[in-house]
Amino acid sequence: IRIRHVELRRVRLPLVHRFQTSSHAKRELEHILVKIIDGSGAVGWGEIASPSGPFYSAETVESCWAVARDHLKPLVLGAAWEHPAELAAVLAKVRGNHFARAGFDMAAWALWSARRGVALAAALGGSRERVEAGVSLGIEPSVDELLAQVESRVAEGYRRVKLKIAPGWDVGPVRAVRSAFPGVPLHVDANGAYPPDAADVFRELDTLGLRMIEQPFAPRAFVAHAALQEILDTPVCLDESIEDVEDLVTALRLKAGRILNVKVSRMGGLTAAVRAHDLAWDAGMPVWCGGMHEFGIGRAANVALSSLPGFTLPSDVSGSDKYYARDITTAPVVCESGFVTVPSVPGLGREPDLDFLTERTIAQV
Ligand code: OSB
Ligand code: MG
Repeated sequence: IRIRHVELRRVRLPLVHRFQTSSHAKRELEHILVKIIDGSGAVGWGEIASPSGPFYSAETVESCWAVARDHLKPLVLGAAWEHPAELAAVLAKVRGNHFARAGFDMAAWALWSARRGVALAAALGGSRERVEAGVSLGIEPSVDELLAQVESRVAEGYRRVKLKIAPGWDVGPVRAVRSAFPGVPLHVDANGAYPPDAADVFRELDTLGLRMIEQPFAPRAFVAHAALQEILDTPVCLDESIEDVEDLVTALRLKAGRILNVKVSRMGGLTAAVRAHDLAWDAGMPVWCGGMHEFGIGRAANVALSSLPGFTLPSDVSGSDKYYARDITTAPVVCESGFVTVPSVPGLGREPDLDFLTERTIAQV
């Protein structure tokens, strides 16, 4: 396969509900869509879902745009490959920049599975027909507003609720949600906001029957995560710490957590995400798919990935309507009774709505 044409578009969409984590808030997102076309005319779409600022990872929309345009696009146009993993190896000449690489790797998988006439999910090794959907709720201005959010998401059928926490917004709000919704599977995500000596907060959270505590400490604090996991019954889940398979090897060796959030963007694409899944599976570590508020293209990739056997916990793959009044795909991702259907048609299973995409495109190369 040789790619003859690469198109990059910066696309903006407003969120229906402001989202605040320990590190940043967002109301509007700007993601980069990647379209590749090969010599036979086959097309693949991918999405670079970086936040605008360097607060989740070091990447930004600007850095992704520059790296995609100046480095990844020429690599993709110069490569000949038979399988997406071969292209991923070429893209890996670029160090780091995982969000940017993920958009191209995703497009390659979409094109390759469409060409072979198989669904992306099956191409990745997935077999589930539907995946369990969880929902991720940001830090709200008040506990009452948080409770109202939880109530409506539980009523919509979501099978697990994740609450963002930060110093000053942790035990109190989580305890309030726990007592108002005693039967709802809950988990918390700190996005690395706590210093390594903050064990007291986590000891208290440990008594609240949470499914997991996600990324309490800074990304590279493997030893601190291992020390915390040793004193908690609640599983520690790693997100920001695991940028590649080597990080997962480190985490497993150090016992730095018991659960893995596999995030396509953070790992640099579907190729690496599947490898992380496979390694976790061999180690008996349950995984779930994290999200970055993806538009319909990236969301479709997350759904396909979540159909792999190791994804035994609900993923952050909510319906498009949780994020956007109108998504950029002709059909939005929908969550019904807490499940999202895995498409069985060849390829990604979602097409961009080109008129709406064009309306929302602010730059293109
Ligand atoms: O840690 O998973 C995270 C959003 C922005 C930055 C980091 C994270 C998140 C989410 C969103 O939790 C999950 C989703 O896409 O629904
Ligand atoms: Mg997280």
